[in-house]
Amino acid sequence: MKAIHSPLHARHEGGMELFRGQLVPTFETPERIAVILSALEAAHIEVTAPRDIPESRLLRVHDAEFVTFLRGAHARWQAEGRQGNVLPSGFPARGLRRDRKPSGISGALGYYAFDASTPIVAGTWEAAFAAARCAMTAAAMVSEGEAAAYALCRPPGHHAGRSTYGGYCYLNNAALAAQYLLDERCRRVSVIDIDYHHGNGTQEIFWERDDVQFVSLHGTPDTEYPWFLGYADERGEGRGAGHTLNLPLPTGTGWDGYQAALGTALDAIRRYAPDALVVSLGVDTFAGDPISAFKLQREHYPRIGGLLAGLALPTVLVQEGGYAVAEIGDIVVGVLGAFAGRPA
Ligand code: Q9C
Ligand code: ZN
Repeated sequence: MKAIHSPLHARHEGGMELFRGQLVPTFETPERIAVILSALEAAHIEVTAPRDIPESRLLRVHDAEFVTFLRGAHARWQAEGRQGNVLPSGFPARGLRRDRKPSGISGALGYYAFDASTPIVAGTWEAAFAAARCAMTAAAMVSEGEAAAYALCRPPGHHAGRSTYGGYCYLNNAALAAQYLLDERCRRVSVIDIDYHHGNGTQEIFWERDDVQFVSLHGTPDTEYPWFLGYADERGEGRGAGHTLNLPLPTGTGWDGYQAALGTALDAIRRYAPDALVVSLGVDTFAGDPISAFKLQREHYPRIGGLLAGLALPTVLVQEGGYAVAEIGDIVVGVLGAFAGRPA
């Protein structure tokens, strides 16, 4: 299996997030990717650059005005004479209008963002576009016959919707990979999201679609981010009815509970019988993760890789979250190595 990586991810750095009442450096850092990269190299997994896939391909998933906004938001903030962090401070909640897009930068940020944990710095757009290209390149390689490919995306993507960003995510890398597979040669694609947090963006993008199945295991939104999506009663609508499956799990879930839910997810994917699989590979399910509350240990990640490989589908694995920086490399390589049939 090849890995796809761009050094442009490092342009997205230095941002602060509002976390439990304080402005702190984001948990989502460039070091995460440096650690994964060295683990890939140590495991002799070949790392290649993304292709120059045109920006127009983003519009298969994202709204054009949203893409224009992301590209220009940092410059607009500066042009309006602002200092400090490009973060929203107000949102169109119940009772407020969401049909008007304010022309000022503060209102525009609140219109497109859904949290204050996702800063836009000078290099955010370049990094996000490069990550999207990594995911679409992995999809292209799998469409061309590779059994699997791993996109080392940063920033992550699964919280980003058609025209919304948040949760450290700007462009939805996994959704772009799934759509790319459909546009090339697949008729049906399953997305399995194993990040600790519900993939609200991916769910929204494919909510009314019958050519993409979305299956997610995550900490219950009753207490866990993103709080407002990811409950078991969300099943899809219209043509998409029954093609979304949410398996929210209690905080403190360890391997036994996790394995059972993963079995349910894999059974649902087998029933859907897709032509290919996209894995939103967050590893913030690890017991040592600083912002999450599952209890998986290192040795469980090769088991996850083996179970995913058991589906025997052409597969694009897309990096999402995972914030235990010291362990993140071994954990990711644990999944990938077992997926590719190598002993852990
Ligand atoms: N008290 C991903 O893993 N902050 N995003 C949560 C919880 C945002 C996570 C605060 C977490 C976003 C891709
Ligand atoms: Zn996460």
